[in-house]
Order: sequence, then structure tokens, then C-alpha cells
Amino acid sequence: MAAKIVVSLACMVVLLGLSEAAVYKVGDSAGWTTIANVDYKLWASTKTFHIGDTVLFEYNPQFHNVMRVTHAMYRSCNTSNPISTSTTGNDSVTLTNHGHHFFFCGVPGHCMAGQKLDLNVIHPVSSTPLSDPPISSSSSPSTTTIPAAGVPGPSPSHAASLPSVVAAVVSLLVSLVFAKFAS
Ligand SMILES: [Cu+2]
Repeated sequence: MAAKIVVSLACMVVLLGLSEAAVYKVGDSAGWTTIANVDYKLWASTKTFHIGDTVLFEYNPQFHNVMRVTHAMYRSCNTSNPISTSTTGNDSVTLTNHGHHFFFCGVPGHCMAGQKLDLNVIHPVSSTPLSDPPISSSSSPSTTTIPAAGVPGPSPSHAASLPSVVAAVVSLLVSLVFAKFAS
């Protein structure tokens, strides 16, 4: 019973969009290389990247590097003016914005040989944070009318917003779990 409540709580947290950021190792066990003939386009297509996720490039820095580049440079394997270059052999990149992120190895010939990666960070389905009440909702009464002088304003207890309802449900479930563990 307690386990069921914990699971439903966990589901609730996921539904509220508070899930953990993921770390993806580029090329999985092969890493960032030319010798394994990894299809990085295929690799990226099997993943769903979100803001806050991290991609990790693991490689031998004697033979490879990581250049972050524009789409035009990516298409032509142009290494002349990268946005940034990483050379440690263990480079992690945290994805902080939506859309495509282009990378390749700047060692001559490696990009042409397929050591190039195009990541697409998708837009979240719903990005409404808990702290922001919905703009249009039947459950949150509008209090935009300014009362005339002498007329009392709307009671503060009247303004029950959606976040406070969610918080009340969560705290109820938490107290249920604690009651179960205590018994
Ligand atoms: Cu390389």
C-alpha cells in the first residue's frame, strides 16, 4: 500500500515536469571516433533530447576533438571558425536551448568520414511552471476589478489557485505515506 502511494507520488512528480535531466554518451560504448563507423545521425535519432540534458563526448584527445559549429559549417565540414572547440577527451555539453546543435571532429578528414553530430533539442509539450497560475482557468476567480472607496475588496481566502490545490493534494499523499511507515 505504502509502495503504491510512493509510486503514484513519483508519477505525479514526473507529470509535473520535474523529471531528472539525462546524460547521453555520444556513440554509446564506441564513443566519439572514426574507427567504429558509428552512424551518429542514427544514434541521435534514437534519443529524445531536452533542455538540461547533457551529451558526453569520450575520445582519445591525441586523435580527435569536438568542435561546435553552425549549420552551414556542419554541412560543409568547415573547420575554420568553430563556435567552440573542446580537446580534453571527456567533454560534456549541457543543452541549454531548443533546436539543432551541430558538432564535428575538427581533425582533417574526420568530419567527412562521418564524425559529425546533429542534435535536435525538442520543445517541451507543456512548460507551465508550478509557480505560475494558468492565465485562463475557471478555477481561479479574477480579482482585477478595483473596488470603489468604502466598498470592501474580495476576501483573500476566495482566491484558491491551482498550484495551492496541487500542493494540498501532494501534502495529503505525503502524510498518508508517513502514516503508513509509522504504523
Ligand atoms: Cu576525429
